[in-house]
Parts: sequence; C-alpha cells; structure tokens
Amino acid sequence: MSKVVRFGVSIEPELMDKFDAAIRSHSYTNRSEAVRDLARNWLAEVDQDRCEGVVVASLMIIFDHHQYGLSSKLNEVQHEDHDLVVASTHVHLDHDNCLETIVMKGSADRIRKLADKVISTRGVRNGKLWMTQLMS
Ligand code: NI
Repeated sequence: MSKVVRFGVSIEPELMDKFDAAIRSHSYTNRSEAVRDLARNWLAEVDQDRCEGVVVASLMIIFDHHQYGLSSKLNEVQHEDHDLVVASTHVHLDHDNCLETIVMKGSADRIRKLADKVISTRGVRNGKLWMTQLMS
C-alpha cells in the first residue's frame, strides 16, 4: 500500500457498535482494514456482471447425490472446458447431498456459460458463481 486517502464517515452509534463488535470477532486490529475489505468485497460483488476478459471464479453448487447421471454430467462439462478449470473439490455432505466447488480462471463469458450450464442441470439444487478480476 503505497498511498492512502483518509475520509470521514457518519454512522449511527448502534451500527458502529455492531461493526466494532464484528471486526473484533473477526480478528481485525483496526477499522481501516475492515473497511478496506468491505470495499474490495463490495466492488467484487457489484462488478460481477461487468467482468470481462480474464477473471478468476469460483462456482459452488449443492446437488442431489441420487440424481441419475448427474456426477458424470458435471464431470463431462468440466472436461469440455478443461482449460478454464483450475481445480474442483467434491464434498459428500450427507446421505443425499454433495457440494462441489469449481475454481476457474479464464474468459468471463465462457465461465458464465459454463456456470449457467452447471446450475441449470437437473439435480443441482443451489449454485452460486463468484468472479473477480485480479487487481494489481
Ligand atoms: Ni458426493
């Protein structure tokens, strides 16, 4: 961090108390680092739809372990775009549910298409794509 800008924020005391309690419970040593993290996370969140070019992304899905053919379909989709997929992790949550996280790097458009294909597959119960452009 070469240069910083200071700014004042008006905030209700009740919200400030909750914020201070939260940053303590998350082991922040000061408000500034917590606010910087909030800003970075918020920017990454709101910019998701505008991401273009090369991005890093994580797709998390929860799916029905018993859905016939689903695991091999998910494998097939990832093999088709193997150049995007950096890693994937499969967790057997319980008797019926699996969680998979697919970490990707590459074209934002292609990653969105892959995520849409995965999330819309029958048996995938929840899916969330998170992507961001790397900051330098
Ligand atoms: Ni499983």
